[in-house]
Amino acid sequence: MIRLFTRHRIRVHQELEGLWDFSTCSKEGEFPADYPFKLPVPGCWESHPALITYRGVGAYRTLLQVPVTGPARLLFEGVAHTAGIWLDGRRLGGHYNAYTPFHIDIPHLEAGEHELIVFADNSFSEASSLHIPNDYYSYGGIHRPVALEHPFSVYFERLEFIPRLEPDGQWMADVSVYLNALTRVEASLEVSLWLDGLPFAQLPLPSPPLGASVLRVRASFPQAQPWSPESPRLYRLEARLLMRDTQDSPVNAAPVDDLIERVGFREVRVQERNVLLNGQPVYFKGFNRHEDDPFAGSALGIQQMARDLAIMRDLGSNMVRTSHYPNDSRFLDLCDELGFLVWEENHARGLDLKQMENPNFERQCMDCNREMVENHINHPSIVLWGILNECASDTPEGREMYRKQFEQIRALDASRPLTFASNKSFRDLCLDLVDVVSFNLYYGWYNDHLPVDSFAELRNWVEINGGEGKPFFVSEFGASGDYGFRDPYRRAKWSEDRQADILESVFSAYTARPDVCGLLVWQFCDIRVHEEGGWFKARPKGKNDKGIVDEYRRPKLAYRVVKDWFARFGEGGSTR
Ligand code: ADA
Repeated sequence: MIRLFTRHRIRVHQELEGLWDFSTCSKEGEFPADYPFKLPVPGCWESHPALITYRGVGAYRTLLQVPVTGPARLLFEGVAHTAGIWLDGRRLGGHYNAYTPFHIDIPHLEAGEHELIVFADNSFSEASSLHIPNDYYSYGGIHRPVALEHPFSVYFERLEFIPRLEPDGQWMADVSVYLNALTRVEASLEVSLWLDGLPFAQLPLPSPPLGASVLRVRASFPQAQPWSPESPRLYRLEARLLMRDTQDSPVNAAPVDDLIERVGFREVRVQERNVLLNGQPVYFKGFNRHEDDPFAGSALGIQQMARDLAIMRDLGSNMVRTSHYPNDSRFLDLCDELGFLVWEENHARGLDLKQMENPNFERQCMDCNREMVENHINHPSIVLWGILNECASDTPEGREMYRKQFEQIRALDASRPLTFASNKSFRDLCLDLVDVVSFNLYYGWYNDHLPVDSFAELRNWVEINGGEGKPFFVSEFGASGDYGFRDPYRRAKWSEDRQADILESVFSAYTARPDVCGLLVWQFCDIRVHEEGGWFKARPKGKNDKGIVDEYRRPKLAYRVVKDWFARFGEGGSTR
């Protein structure tokens, strides 16, 4: 299931979920003589016992049964981490980054059987600036859903819906319709737009130009109900492409393409030290979450995603940060439906200046940013865009890269505040670039400083170094706790007891401050990390075990601590 709602009623759409043939190979384009494995798609090859540590290239093969001759499109929600797409022995294209969707247009495909081979590569090299051995695992494979579509020769590429709350309390929306024309169509075309079954715009499209084009409309929706965590009201936005055989015969207008999105009416705005949702300040309580599961790797199914959200809800949270990459669109669909607020961020973790100077870094980040925003802009749950977690924001060269990327994202979507999570306390040079200041702080774990004093000092420094009067998030805080390791004296680091105590003390320090509007625990669940890059020395059992639940989602002692603090600062009462 590529999304959690129907996207087309007119366009023919086939999901390519199932068992595909699989073989390891030494490079893209080297076609295996045989395929010894059958692996599920979506899935990570590490889920197979023989491939649990395989790093390299793998070839996935399936046979497509194409029902109609004409244009086709292959949609990939995520291939980890570099993809090469081949159809009937010919290369169609490629893509870098496990965590962003991409598609490949095939202008003409004959009906019948075709062989599709997807080379996936999860190896580390200079060519990959963002996937490096890191404090989370870069799995391999087609880890998110794939679909094959058969659109009309003019079709909807995507829809963009930006809701606006007018000063008189009315909802408006700016809707952009992105089209692509593969061939010239002489007939008269028209785009009609519908919200929950009611038409709101008709846009004539007299012979669309070849290639990409865009139509824009601003519409008002006086009856719209807002989307909020308490009442996550969603609407079905539907675009239909109608073709008339003669100029004036509306009766004979035939629908030839369509695209359905799910949208919500909500406004996010920063006002002084607050982030306002539909005009009301929000206190953000939540978790950093990696897409990781001991059996599924990064290819979580919707049951596992929904389970994680249910646990987070039980803990009393209202936000999830997609550390440290764009998440599966289905997870965001669930957040939309369940009323979770999301900080979605681009893909980067802890890169120093030398790593940011990799010649591929800028392009790979810019592609990731564009694909993240274009694909996820309609999710009402996303209230913050983030970039470059813990990168070189303390150097002038690093600052320039942060500046450029914020500029790029603002140009793509001016409707959401921007942030990044810094660990460069007292040295950060980028706080003036953001709408929301965010710091990752590990008081009590990586150092024994008392949070109360050190935090006050940092907070004061932020005010005179670019962050004056801005909302402030503690975007990460936490401590390791090895599930089942108990210390009756509550002293041993790595014990569940010490983890719980550290969280207790930092929660009490942060929640006492009126100038903190977001607290995101590091992290939701224990995750697999790389042995390479020195991680095995700092990560017992090959895991980052700062989870509030372990990798099997079993609660640790800290569960109760987090739940109590989140409940105390829940609806109807906050620290402020
Ligand atoms: C950082 C980083 C996380 C994780 C964490 C930790 O703040 O952003 O990805 O590595 O530290 O566990 O130390």
